[in-house]
Amino acid sequence: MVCTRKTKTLVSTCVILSGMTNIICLLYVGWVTNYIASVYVKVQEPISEKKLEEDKGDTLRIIERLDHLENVIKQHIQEAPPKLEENPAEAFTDSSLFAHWGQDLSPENRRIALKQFQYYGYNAYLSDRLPLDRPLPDLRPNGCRNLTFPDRLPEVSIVFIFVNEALSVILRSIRSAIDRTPAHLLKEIILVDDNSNNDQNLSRSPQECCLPFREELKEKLKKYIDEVNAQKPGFIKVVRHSKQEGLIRSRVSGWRVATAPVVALFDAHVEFNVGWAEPVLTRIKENRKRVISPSFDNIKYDNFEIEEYPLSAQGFDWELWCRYLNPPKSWWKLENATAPIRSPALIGCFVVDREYFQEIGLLDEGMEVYGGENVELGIRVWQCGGSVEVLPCSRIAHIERAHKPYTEDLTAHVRRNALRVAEVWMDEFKSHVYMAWNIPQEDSGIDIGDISERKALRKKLQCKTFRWYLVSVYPEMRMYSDTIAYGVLQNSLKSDLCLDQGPDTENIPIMYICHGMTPQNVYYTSSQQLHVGVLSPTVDDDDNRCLVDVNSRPRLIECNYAKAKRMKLYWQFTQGGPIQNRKSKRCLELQENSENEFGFQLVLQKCTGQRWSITNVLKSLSS
Ligand SMILES: [Mn+2]
Repeated sequence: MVCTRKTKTLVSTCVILSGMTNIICLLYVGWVTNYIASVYVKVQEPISEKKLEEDKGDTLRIIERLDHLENVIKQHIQEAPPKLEENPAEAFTDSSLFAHWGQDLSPENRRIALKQFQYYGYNAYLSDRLPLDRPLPDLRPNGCRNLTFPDRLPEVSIVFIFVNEALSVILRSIRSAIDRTPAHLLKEIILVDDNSNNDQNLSRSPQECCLPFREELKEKLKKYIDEVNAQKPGFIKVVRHSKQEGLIRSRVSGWRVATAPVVALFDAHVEFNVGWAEPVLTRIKENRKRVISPSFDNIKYDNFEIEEYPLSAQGFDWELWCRYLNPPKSWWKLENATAPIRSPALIGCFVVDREYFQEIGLLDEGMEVYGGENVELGIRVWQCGGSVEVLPCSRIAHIERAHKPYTEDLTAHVRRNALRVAEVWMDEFKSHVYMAWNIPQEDSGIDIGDISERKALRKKLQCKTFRWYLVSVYPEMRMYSDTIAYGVLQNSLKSDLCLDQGPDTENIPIMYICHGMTPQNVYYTSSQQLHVGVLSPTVDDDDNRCLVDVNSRPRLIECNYAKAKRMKLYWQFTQGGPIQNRKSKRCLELQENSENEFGFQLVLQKCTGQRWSITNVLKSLSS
């Protein structure tokens, strides 16, 4: 459960491509880094400058968050799960684990700490040496401490799901839940072990570090549970999957054995902060159709320090990766930092009325492994008459791992799950999900499984349309309904090259070996604009880039800026035909150039009849 889409895409893409096209990966890495830098710090452009003036606070927050994201990306690049045969000794000193921690360790202990880090994605070595009941800074905003709550609140069952988690991290999750939830409100704790240490995971774990793992998680955990249950019979329950089901079905497994009227579904690498439960239970008691997320802070995976995160709503982009959002304007207007924040979706951990969760259809158990279920739940709850909110006064610290214990190719699972959401819930906007993933809407070749039950559920609950949801709940989401073609753009002269946004710093599009990743996404609109690169998901970002004829050279300029400045950004294009600027009449063409890496460069010139084609045509674009 991490809300950093770029990171995940990046890692999985690089894993898929490893060995084959490292250059592309590097280009992509460069692109991601540049993308972040250019989007959020492009103060040199007039539009952005004005925006900065208007909205300094928000922008600073975004930059801070992006600084963090950038670090995460750098660390991911270094810390992608190692294969057994590799695992070079050099990683030893290079590892991000030691950037802020562990300088004083002996070489032998550094080696052990590194192996555990590579296995778990966080510093289990350090975790084992921290107290289970360590204090946390109280990060609740002003006003939270003065709130009063009803005397009688519903009890809660807390579910922790895990796979290959360090014992001390699980125990600290449990301990913080017990210590910081009023005893009369915490009915039970449920642990769901999603078949930790199965063969698949063993194959990529350095064995010497983690063979005791099975023993640890089974025997020592059992001992701890027995001790607790001796005091309070049946207080901790354990569910073990005999095969790995993924986090989606794990959460549902936990829900099934819960008996309290409210169920809290969490990862097992969290620490609950003081007073987290009362605000949540109060809101659910008032209205059982509210699904609630606490506010998240970060536990740094290297030194386990707590990092305060700004208050956020939880949304998603058109690939359905989750992302943190600025709280809506209506919330800022209240000038009350304790007020609930309306949220379009959830990042994955949430608290819900146990029976209501069943009434609205739990999670989509037809989804696999990871991703999308949190977005689906948010959309479904809203469209079917409930609501989702984040509470500033309820805070949970959560470890954002350096890498995930689940399968390496997360992207394929997220994409499949996203298409299920699109097909069941998004009506005509499902096209946006296909466009974002850059796959055809018909015959995509991706088996999304049976969705008839989910469609029946939508009908039974008489849910509203996705358009209603976008307008009423997620107005920050950008619509791209004017797109009439999308995909990669290829020239018949050299069809293994694709139009590519090129090095971001220069705004100069290039021709590059086709890899089909986001730098090569092209969107052609009914108003004849050609967008190049990933489309911004929300109105908070102003970074869509359009192909423009600038003094007879092809350039990429922010679309609204180009439009406002009346630049030459409109292109006539039909499938298999030329791409011709409406104003200058020049054509986008390839020109041989031996100095260029691939032998061709992009030019604007008098049309010579070169032909272009784009992968997917939606409507009214025929040759
Ligand atoms: Mn997590």
